[in-house]
Amino acid sequence: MTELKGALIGCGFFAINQMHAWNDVRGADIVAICDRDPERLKIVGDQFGIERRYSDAEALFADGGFDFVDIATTVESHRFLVEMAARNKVPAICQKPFAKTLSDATAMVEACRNAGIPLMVHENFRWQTPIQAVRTALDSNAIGTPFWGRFSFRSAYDVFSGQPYLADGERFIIEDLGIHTLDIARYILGDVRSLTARTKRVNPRIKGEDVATILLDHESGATSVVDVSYATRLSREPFPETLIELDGAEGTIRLTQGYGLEITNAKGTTTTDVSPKLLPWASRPWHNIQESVYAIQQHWVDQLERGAEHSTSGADNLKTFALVEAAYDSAAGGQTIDVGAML
Ligand code: NAD
Ligand code: 89V
Repeated sequence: MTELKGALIGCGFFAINQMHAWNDVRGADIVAICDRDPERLKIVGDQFGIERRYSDAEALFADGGFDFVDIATTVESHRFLVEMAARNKVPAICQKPFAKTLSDATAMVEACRNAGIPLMVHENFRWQTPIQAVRTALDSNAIGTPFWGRFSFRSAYDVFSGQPYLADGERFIIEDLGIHTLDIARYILGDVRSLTARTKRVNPRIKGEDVATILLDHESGATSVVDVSYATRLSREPFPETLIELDGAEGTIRLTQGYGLEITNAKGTTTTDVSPKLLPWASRPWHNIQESVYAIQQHWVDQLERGAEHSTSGADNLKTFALVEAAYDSAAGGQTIDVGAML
């Protein structure tokens, strides 16, 4: 396999995971990094032994010498940097949230399509080992056709210490975390026709909503609930597990806290441990997310090699992003949103 050369822009909190994962990925190496903050540039450059360092993305692209760019900045710069990659005809990965608005995200997909470059959104949660295990169980027809689902992420974990910007935005849990949960719901039960949402802010020290309950009507006819909260104190903190309940015509699937997969059907009940691997550079409780970072980055390289579309391509992610925007619209106005009409 030829080794692809990559450049990473944004050397912040989460980029450390991405850099570790790039070390493990077969077929790609990071050869240059960029951050406008000199301190972050030095920390990441020194930690991962990267000599080519840039404080300005234009200068990085002008020097070139890489086959793809991995954009790990926060959302404000995503459109600007993805369009820069498109102008330079460099395939791009963009962190979630893809954009601030659906119209920005649509323009980014269009720019990359016109430039003829692949664009993948780093929407990694569907790549988590337990989520893949649920999908495999469904695909093996373990419960027949699913008619109902619940995708739940309820926690009181302090995400603000590592990511202080999460406390400052007008929007919080749907844009940052619910976006993953909505993507999982789409991945498991298919695209969504319409959506109704309610939100709340419980924590008085943050600006945005930290609780959301979202009802989805899937095109398949299934109904699901996506419920997310950072205001839920439990005896055993589940962060960062997504718990899943699926009812099908011939049985049920439960993804339970502690990474148990329980399947009940005419043959009885089986329980399997679907825990993620603790990669050598990973740490609990983040290891579930960290393993999925490795998985999505390996998928990026594998699909580039095959010339095939990525699971979370920019075009695919528009359908997840539309759910985020629809959820905020529904919560603000109280109405059900026709998601199909937004795309
Ligand atoms: P951060 O603020 O810690 O890091 C962002 C870095 O980007 C900073 O060092 C900043 O200086 C740099 N930057 C911003 N704009 C730039 C520009 N135009 N040019 C060069 N450098 C620039 O943020 P973070 O917590 O690492 O989050 C980054 C992204 O990752 C966010 O979009 C966040 O939602 C996402 N994230 C994803 C996951 C996941 O599981 N997929 C988890 C956590 C965070
Ligand atoms: O996965 C994420 O996007 C993170 C967190 C798990 C903290 O919400 O921002």
